[in-house]
Amino acid sequence: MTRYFFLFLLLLSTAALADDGSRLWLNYDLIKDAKQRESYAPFTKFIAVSSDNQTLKIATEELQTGLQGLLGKKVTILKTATSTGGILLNVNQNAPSSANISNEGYEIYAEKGNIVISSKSETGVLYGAFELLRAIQMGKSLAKLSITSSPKVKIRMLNHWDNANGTVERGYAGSSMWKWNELPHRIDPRYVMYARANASIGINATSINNVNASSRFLTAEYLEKIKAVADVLRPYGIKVFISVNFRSPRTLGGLKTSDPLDPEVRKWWNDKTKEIHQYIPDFGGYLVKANSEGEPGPQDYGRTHADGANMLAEAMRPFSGIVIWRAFVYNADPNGDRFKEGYAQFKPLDGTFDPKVIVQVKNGPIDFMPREPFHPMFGAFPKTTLGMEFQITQEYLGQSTHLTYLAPMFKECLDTDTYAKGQGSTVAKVIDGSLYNAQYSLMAGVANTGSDVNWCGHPFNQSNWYAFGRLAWDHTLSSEQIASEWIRMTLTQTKQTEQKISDMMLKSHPIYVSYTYPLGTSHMMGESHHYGPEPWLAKSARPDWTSVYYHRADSIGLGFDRTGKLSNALQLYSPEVQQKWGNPEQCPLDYLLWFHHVPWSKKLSTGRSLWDELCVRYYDGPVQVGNLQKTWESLKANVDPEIFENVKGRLKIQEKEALWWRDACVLYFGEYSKMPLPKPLTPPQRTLNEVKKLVEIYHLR
Ligand code: BDP
Repeated sequence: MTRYFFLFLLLLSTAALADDGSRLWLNYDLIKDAKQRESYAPFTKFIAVSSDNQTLKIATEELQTGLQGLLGKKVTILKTATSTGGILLNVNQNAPSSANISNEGYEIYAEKGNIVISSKSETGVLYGAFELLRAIQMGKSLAKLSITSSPKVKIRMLNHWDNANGTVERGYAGSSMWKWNELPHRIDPRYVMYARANASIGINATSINNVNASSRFLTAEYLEKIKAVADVLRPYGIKVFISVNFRSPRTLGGLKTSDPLDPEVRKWWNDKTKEIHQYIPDFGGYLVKANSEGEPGPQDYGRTHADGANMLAEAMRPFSGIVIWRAFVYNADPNGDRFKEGYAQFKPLDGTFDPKVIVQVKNGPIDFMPREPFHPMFGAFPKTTLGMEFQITQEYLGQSTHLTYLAPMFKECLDTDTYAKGQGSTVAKVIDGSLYNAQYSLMAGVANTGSDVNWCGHPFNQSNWYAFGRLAWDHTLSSEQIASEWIRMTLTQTKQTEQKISDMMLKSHPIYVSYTYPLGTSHMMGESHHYGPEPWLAKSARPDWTSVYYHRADSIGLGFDRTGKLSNALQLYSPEVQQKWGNPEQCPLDYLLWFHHVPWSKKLSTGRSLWDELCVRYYDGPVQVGNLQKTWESLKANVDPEIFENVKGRLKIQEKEALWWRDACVLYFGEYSKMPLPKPLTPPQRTLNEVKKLVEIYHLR
């Protein structure tokens, strides 16, 4: 009797802790509404696929698993449809809308009592299968289904900053998901889960190692390991890229130099590229961080970025792969403006890059700050293919403890008008290739995946991986729609709960910005770990790694003057953009201190002085986090208990740390403004020195 009782208790407790998050948005939990389940029954009698192709097999199995989970019934797989009422998978060059869809695109439509998923490629069918499962989870009716979709961007890529020793640069979800010590002999089942998750949102490329690259990844030993990964990812439509160290000809090849114009160096890269293709015939290409933050590059030999990139492009010429060259470069000039440096170094090279080169540009000119104006290179390089680099991992955005949904931030950048070719020349049109008719197009996101059981640390961080993929596929999707899809597939099927969670997500980025970087401030985080506030940081290995370099607080005011009076970085933008941001009276408050040094007492459009507005925002942030907590608490009975507790704990940390940011910034800037807090705000209950000590504690952790 007691034995059974304990067994019962055990079952009860495992049932209560049901969701560890490992299934991501592919949990396919049973649709609770029986009526809805029944409505899908007439179209889910079987799945028909005539070919044995591996990708189609994966699509079929995904549909089978998905439908079994969602509808609670086994769906049979047939070679050919024997009756109506099934899902037909077709690879078809002449499908009805084939003129309008690209090779990876798909159509899903109801026809003669069946649902047809059709594409010109097997991968397109796989994407269509995921879309159908999504449509079912979103409660769409199948009877008149008609979806046509093609990716807007060709290369939709994750950049892993994973190292050979298992650590992850700026990773906040455990250690690396790649088990280099086990590869190629053991294939961790998570590689397959990773491939499914990526395919489900259309990601088709991955660079597997840190841009601060070790040459080790080009050794035969590692190529064998990478091949094993590539073999797993290939049937899911994902190509593998490698980040390379520019000095590899010397360190690995034993040459005297790595000068890109040296014939022996060029031969070394040609041979190495051929060798890689023996392991990975469809190798995606190279990703290169050169002459940036101490990494080697062509400038070490008096050559340009184009010389370096074009050398690698030449090595890649016999193959389909490409070269992705990062524009994240800046010099340590105390009197300069880091904002301008990528532009300055690359602008003279516009038009000199090989067509196989994509220059990958971070969304903003500094470094993945929680809010940055778009990078001035977008729209200013008509003769170079520019790709977008977003950061999914939340280096400056609360890492894995602050709830920050990033789709609105990604979209803010993509939707901004560069005016490069007149009104409507958005950043999105630059990077999807439509503005300049580019052959290639790229959107890359620095991955937030790790060995944590739920992949991303904070359960909500999964939504940023999801959102990145969805936007790379279609940047016109709204943040609301993406949030709603993710919530439905991951957390709840109940409309009301979904709406509350969506509301939390959509508010989360503005909340984060309000207690960290209001009004266009930036780069005031703790040194090296990039967590917590350190606005007083004035000394570092480089001036542009301090905080004072950016906020420029003095007795007069706050902010970096980037008008003609000082750095004139504004001049890098088109006249229309300059007009919008160049006048402090008209500049949107969200960008104000990016471009203007504003007096503390200056009255803003809100009717408050700069100082008062700053304080109001810093104080509002933690209050809003409190509201997030209340909303979450109200959902206790409606979400999985394990996820509930996990998020609840992290929201508590977030609240504590929002207060930390608030107190640090208000106390520190108060020493410059010398103004009292506006009523009814009450001063922090600790001194600036006490707050400064918190950073030391963090360092010790
Ligand atoms: C910065 C990170 C650093 C990266 C660098 C990069 O702090 O770890 O190596 O970006 O993008 O944000 O290369």
